[in-house]
Amino acid sequence: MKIGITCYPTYGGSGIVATELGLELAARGHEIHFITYANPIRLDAGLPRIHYHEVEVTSYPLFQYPPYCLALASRMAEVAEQYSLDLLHVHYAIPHSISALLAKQMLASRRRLPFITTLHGTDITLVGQEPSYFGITKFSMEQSDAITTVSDYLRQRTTEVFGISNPIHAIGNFVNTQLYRPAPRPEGEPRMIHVSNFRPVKRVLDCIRILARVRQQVSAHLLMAGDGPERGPAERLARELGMEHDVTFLGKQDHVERLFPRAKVLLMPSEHEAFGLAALEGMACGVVPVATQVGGVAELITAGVDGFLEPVGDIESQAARVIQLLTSESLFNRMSEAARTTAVTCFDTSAIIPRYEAVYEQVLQGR
Ligand code: GMT
Repeated sequence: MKIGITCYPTYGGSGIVATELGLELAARGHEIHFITYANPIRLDAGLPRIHYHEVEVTSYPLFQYPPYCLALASRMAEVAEQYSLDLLHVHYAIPHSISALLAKQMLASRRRLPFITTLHGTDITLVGQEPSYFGITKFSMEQSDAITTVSDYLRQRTTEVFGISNPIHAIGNFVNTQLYRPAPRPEGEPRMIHVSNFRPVKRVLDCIRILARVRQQVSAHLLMAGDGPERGPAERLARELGMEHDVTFLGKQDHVERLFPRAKVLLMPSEHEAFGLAALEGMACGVVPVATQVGGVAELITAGVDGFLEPVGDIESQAARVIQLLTSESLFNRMSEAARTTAVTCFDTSAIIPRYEAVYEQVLQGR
């Protein structure tokens, strides 16, 4: 198949899933065309069957807001026609599914161009519910030829909040478990890791507070990978608590598969999480997640078996789980193995990618 993929190309789970999906589909023989405003992260140039088409947004003094949505629609239609794309697959509803709908309509007199919308989380749980976006988000979903969500939780929320009757396919995030795998951990202080885009929804400051509580009982170091609005406040809090040497802020990282295996525990204290891709990637590397009981996370983590789920903002209980893992080698080994097993058996690319291919087939057959 010839597939056009659009996503936010910067750091964030939806862009990562879209990019990795494109790479995996290309490896399976499909021709993939990324249509985005910048080269997607984790996309190395020069791979077979992978093409990248930049969306250029021309400005004009009259435009207070350059119309990205329209520039994207035009580029989608142009690429679809030039490369005879079979379908478009857009990640994150706003505004990508509206652009896809426009592109479809632009070509309607000449050819069919179905589009699939994958909902990732805040496009439904936060942004899509803003009054200024609600109606158009609902409309774009109703017009999609297929909708997928990254968890069953998000599927239910979408139906409840938007009241749409279109069938929705819940397809979890995936990980390449050949690439993301355990490796010998370096000697010295045990490490915890947090990986995110440092937005308020991730409750990054909780990681610092958890570290402070853990260090009252056991020595530990925290690796903070990523960047975003909460990085400054997190660095400040670490300094205020006298822990600037106990936390390393690594900034944006392209190869987290090399970082995860250095840590024993992953902290994911999020306020919301439709799935929790960072936890899955960590689990594939044998890192045990201590996460919050929110959204679709329980579809990934079985509490007490391959990770822990605690209440949002409960620093004491999250720190207690970390302390348990860092003080009992047998508990850590058992849960680390279980985490890897979950990633391999339930969320490996080989299990998940065919589910997207099946949706594409259905859409192409006009079902
Ligand atoms: O925050 C978002 O909704 C956007 C998205 C992103 O780009 O970071 O994150 C979501 O998509 C990931 C990939 O499908 C999921 O694993 C994350 O759980 C989800 N984030 C949230 O729901 C907060």
